[in-house]
Amino acid sequence: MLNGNITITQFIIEEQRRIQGATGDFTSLLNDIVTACKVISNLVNHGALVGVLGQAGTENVQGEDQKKLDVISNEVFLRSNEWAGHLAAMASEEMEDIYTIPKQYPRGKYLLTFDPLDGSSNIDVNVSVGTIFSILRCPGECASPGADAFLQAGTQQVCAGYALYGPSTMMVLTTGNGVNGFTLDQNIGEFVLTHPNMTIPTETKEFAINASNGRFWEAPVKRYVDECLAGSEGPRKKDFNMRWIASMVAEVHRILTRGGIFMYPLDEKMKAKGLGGKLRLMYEANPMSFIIEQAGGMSTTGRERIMAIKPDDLHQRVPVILGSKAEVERVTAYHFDDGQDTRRVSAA
Ligand code: AHM
Ligand code: MG
Repeated sequence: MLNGNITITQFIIEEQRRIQGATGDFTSLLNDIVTACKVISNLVNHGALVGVLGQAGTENVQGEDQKKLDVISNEVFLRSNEWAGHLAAMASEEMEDIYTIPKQYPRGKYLLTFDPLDGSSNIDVNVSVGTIFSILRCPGECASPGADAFLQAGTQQVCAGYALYGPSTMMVLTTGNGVNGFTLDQNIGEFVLTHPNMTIPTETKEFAINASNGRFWEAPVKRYVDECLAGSEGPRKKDFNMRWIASMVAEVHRILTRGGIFMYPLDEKMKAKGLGGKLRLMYEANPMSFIIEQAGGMSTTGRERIMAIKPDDLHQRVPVILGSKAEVERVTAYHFDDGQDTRRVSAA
C-alpha cells in the first residue's frame, strides 16, 4: 500500500499468491516489463528534448519504415527482459527472427512477444502511442526454442497487457482473472491501481475504422458501417459517433472505458497483396483480444474467434474486429450468409 493505493508490484504479488506452486518467476518477469514501459514512457514524454523523434532510416520485417523510437523501444524491451532468467526467448514486431536469450544469462520457462511502440506513425505529431505485450509458456524443454515454440493460440496466453503513453501513462493487464488498469505516478515512479475490474459497457454508439479504406471493404463491413452512418433514420435507429486515432492501444483503451467497436478488417487491397489483414496476430491481435474478452467484450476476424487461431507464422496478420459484444456479434453475423450464423465463432 502506498498512501492507501495499491501499486502494480503489490497487485502482481497478491495475484501470484493465489496461484498454487507459483515460484515468483512470473511476478519478477512482469516487474521487468513494467520497468521497460516506464523507460519508454519517459522517452516518449521527453520527445524532441532527447532527440528521439523522426525516422530511423531502416525498415522492419513488414517492410514498414521504422521510427527512431520503434528501434529504441525495441532495445529497451530486450535489455530489460533478457538478463533475469525468466524468459527462453522473445519476439517483436521490429525483429524478423526470434531473440534467443544470450548464453551469459540463464533461461527461463516463458516466452515474451511485444510490439514495443504501437501506433508509431503518431509519435512525431505528439498523439498517444503504446506498447503491447503477451506472455506464453515455453513448450517442452525450452533449452533452445525456435520460432515454432511461439506458434500457440491466443487462448494459451498467461498474461497480456499494454502501456498507453497518453496524457497520463497507464498500464492495463490481464492474467485471465479480469482486467485491471494502473496509472503511472511520475513523482514516485510507480504504477498505481486506478481502474480495478475494467469491463466494457455493452451499450455503445461509437465505432472506429479507417474509413479511407472504405472502397476496399468486404460487403459485411460495408453493411455494418453504412447502417451506423444511417443513424436514427437507418435500421439501427440511433446515431453513431466515429473515432480513428490510428493507435490501437488508444482505441482499445477508449473501448474499455466507454464501449465501442474497433475494426481493421480484411479488404480487397490486402487480399490483392496476399496479406491476411493489417494487424499482427502474435503481438497485437492476441493480447488485445485477451484483454477485451476478459473485460466482457468479443474479438473476431469477422469469421472466427481471434484467440482460437493456431498461428502459422510469427508475423502473421489477421483481420481484427473487437469491442462491445453485441456490436462484434453483429458484424460477425454479417459475415455469414443469413446474417445470423455466428456458429463458427465459439464463445470465450
Ligand atoms: P504499427 O504497429 O506499425 O504502429 O501499426 C499498427 C497500427 C495500429 O495501432 C493502428 O490501429 C493501425 O496501425 C493504424 O493504421 P492506419 O495508419 O492504416 O490507419
Ligand atoms: Mg503495432
